[in-house]
Amino acid sequence: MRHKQIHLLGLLVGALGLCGLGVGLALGTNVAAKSAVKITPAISVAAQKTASNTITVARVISAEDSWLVIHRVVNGEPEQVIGYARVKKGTLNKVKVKINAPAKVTPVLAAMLHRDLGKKGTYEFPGADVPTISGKTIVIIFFKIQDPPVQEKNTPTTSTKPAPEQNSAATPKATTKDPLEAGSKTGQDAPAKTAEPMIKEIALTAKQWSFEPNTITVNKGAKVRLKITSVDVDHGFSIWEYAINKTIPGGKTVIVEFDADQAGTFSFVCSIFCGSGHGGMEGTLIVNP
Ligand SMILES: [Cu+2]
Repeated sequence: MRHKQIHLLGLLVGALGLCGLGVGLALGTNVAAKSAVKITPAISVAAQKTASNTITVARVISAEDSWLVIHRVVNGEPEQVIGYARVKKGTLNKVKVKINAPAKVTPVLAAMLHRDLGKKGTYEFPGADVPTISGKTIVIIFFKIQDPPVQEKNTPTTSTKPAPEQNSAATPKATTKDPLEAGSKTGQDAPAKTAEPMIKEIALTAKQWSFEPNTITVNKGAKVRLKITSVDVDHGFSIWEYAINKTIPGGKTVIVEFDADQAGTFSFVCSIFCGSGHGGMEGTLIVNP
């Protein structure tokens, strides 16, 4: 596998060399990548602790020199950038990203690939260095932080407002409501019920720009099986409190299973940019105590 990647990279470098002028253009590398061999950008990252203020991303595959960007996640949406690292094109393992704003770490973070389009080697986002699009979707992965900072929970309204300019153009929804507030309301102890867990199967349709039904209700303790069908383009399905983030490819059905072990009201959102109405593509999961 590793040898194959290196071989592909060699081909790509060769193609770039032949392109000559094209390399100098902002889009040159992208064009060359398409005409030579197709590298599908991807990120994989495991749940981890961030006590050392470093995120370790298990693997990054990029078709060009890029930025690996860590966003905090609020209401299932990637928001402010809290760290980034430059990644060379190709496959890199165990990429470390220093977190510049440790107090801003949220229980779920997102790792996203951004292009290096402006001044080479200078991180410019908000600005020229926009998120990398592969196919029709942003290259992004959500992951859990096992030791999020406590102060975030106790002081949800700090004087530092979430910087609106940090919001990617591709993620137009910029909710400033802190999900931890909602979380604490819904986190109260539920009266114990000793009903047998049962599988609750619910079919959902994802389309531009809604989920149908957009409210799903289950009982705490249920094993939930969602059958989500996208009837048009690629969508995502994310419930950050349950650390769920699945891609629903256009025209496909994907099964999402989870144990409804936390009572409360949770938002589910589309986590893949799917057009102008993406930011409003959401619904509600109610888990009755
Ligand atoms: Cu979407």
